[in-house]
Amino acid sequence: MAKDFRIGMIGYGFMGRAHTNAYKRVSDFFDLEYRPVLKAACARNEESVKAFAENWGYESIETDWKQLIARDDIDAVDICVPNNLHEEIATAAAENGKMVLCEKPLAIDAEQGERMCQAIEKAGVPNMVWYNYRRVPAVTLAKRMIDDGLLGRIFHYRANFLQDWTIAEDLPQGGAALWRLDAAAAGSGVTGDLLAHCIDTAIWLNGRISTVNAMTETFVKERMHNLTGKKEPVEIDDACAFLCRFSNGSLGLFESTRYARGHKALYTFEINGEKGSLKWDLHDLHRLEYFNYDDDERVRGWRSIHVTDHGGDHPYMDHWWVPGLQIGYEHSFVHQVADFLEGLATGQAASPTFRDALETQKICDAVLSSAQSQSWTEVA
Ligand code: SOE
Repeated sequence: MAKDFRIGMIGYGFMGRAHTNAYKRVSDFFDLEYRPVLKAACARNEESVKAFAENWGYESIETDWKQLIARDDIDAVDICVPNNLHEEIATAAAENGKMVLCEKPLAIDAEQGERMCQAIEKAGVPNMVWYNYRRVPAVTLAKRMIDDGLLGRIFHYRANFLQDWTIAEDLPQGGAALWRLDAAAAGSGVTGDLLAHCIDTAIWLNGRISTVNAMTETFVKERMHNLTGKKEPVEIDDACAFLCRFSNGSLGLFESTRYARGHKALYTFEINGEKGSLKWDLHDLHRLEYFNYDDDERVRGWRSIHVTDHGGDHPYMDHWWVPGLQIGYEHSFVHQVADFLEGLATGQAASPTFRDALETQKICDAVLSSAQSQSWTEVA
């Protein structure tokens, strides 16, 4: 009989739903020592949180997160609220002995992130940050191939995360739905929201980033603020591009924007090594493109690996349908929960922990600071 893993969910937006869906499905597909139990959902608006709890199957609700983290029938707190609230909740939850799963980015900046790491490490509670794209089977396969030396020495890493949803000048900022455009709530714009994903994957696949040189732009300078009812300056970065150097000697090139008309969530990366190259595209997430220089010259070319095979060849896929049938975005969250619960059973923490995610935060800080100073900046 599996042991209960009793969850207190804070927030019920897009990520609250993505994580809840993962908790609900994981035990059906993975044989684990722990089984998630949706104990309580928490948010300030009673009516909305009640509707969320009823719809998704939470046993109870709270309207004050302090009440939630004080409950002794909760083992883990999942933080799905705007970035500026992460620190206070994570720290208090850890001090109360709760495990903490926090939505990305870890914090507003690295200084805050460092305090969070110290609090969580002092409390000694298991913790994780939701950088879900690591658990897309094709991305995990890329990691295994690189670690096994299939690409040899790496020369280049490039990544993009392109969207187009903030082009309209009359789109307001702030409030429950649009806090990502409000610097006070989000900390930054595309750097913390989108490039953070690209950076997390990049350092996982290709190691430390040592220096960066960035530029940012805010195309719409003022937007109506949902909380003040007035036009306020827009203080987030709408777009950001940066060059970087990795500690292994390879060069990096990253770009993100919410002004790439026609692109909704185009996350792509490409890695070029001495022996071969890999590329991946979120819009076709079950495929990994691979070029192997060792192939017979007559057939040498890019091959498209449909990452759906069983027998352990393709990560996570043994748990799903039959070979050849693909999975999607939501499954990356299911895999992350599975790995977290597996880590609880084995004592091997699932990555990225708070400490791992702090590294991404430091790179985001260096990117923003470089854009301001218009110069190469060392990652702290
Ligand atoms: C923003 O639109 C967003 O939802 C991010 O917040 C997510 O982290 C990213 O995965 C998709 O885009």
